[in-house]
Amino acid sequence: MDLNRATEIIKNSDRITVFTGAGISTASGIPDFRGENGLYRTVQKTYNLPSGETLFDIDYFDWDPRPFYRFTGDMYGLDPQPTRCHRLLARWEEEGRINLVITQNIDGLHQKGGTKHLLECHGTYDRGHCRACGCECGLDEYEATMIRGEVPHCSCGGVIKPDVVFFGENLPDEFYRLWENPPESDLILILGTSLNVHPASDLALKLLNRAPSLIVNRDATDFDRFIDTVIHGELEEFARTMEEYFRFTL
Ligand code: CNA
Repeated sequence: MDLNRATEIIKNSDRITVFTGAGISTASGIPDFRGENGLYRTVQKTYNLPSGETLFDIDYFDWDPRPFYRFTGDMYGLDPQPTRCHRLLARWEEEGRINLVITQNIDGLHQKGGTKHLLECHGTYDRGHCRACGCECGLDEYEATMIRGEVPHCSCGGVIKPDVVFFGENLPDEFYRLWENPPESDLILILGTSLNVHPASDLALKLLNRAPSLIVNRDATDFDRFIDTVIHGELEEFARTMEEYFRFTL
């Protein structure tokens, strides 16, 4: 992959808005959805689901939350750590080159990697709500049960669901606020996403009208023709090249 062009573009940018997806975390061991070894190919069989999508379907969760929690327990077991690329973004933010990271991911690796200005379009595991009484619960109240792959319950007996956004649920208010008031950017940098999950990806596509854009992704996306510079390749290689070029150690 020819990263010279990417290096030139990033060198000359100091208000980069980044949009990330599952591909930034695959090097940590968490599979993506649609890639070669993606979850959609495996979860249906592993967790005995009608389809891959049902893992994150709110109606299915309300009917049977066990597959979701078995899956979550398995992911926790991998003990994923931020990748070189997560750390690269945190470093660029610290240097003032990045103004915001927008992620579709729910793995918490951007925060763990040090990013501060972050919009998590698909919510977070850090808090949850009871599906019966609606009360809010802190992660400490249900984390241990979740790590064991079991279903956590509220004191009222209802099932607790982490505040990750399932198919059939609204995105967080911050997403819509940003939609109305997008940041001033001099580059839209898209990393590791198929841009196929809406409405989150619509925000990235909307941002494309506001600034030059660059995508680094392993596979082609349906939207590459709308992006100014398209690079197909591995994000860890991208991060290593940037590390060398910008002369820091991640
Ligand atoms: P996706 O549709 O699975 O697309 C991922 C993209 O990343 C694919 O186009 C791959 O080619 C590309 N990719 C995978 N690995 C690499 C790599 N090492 N280097 C470069 N490119 C790579 O996932 P999206 O993020 O586009 O879809 C959004 C969904 C996925 C959101 O709802 C997420 O919540 C959901 N998801 C999140 C995680 C996570 O939090 N880590 C994991 C799996 C799915």
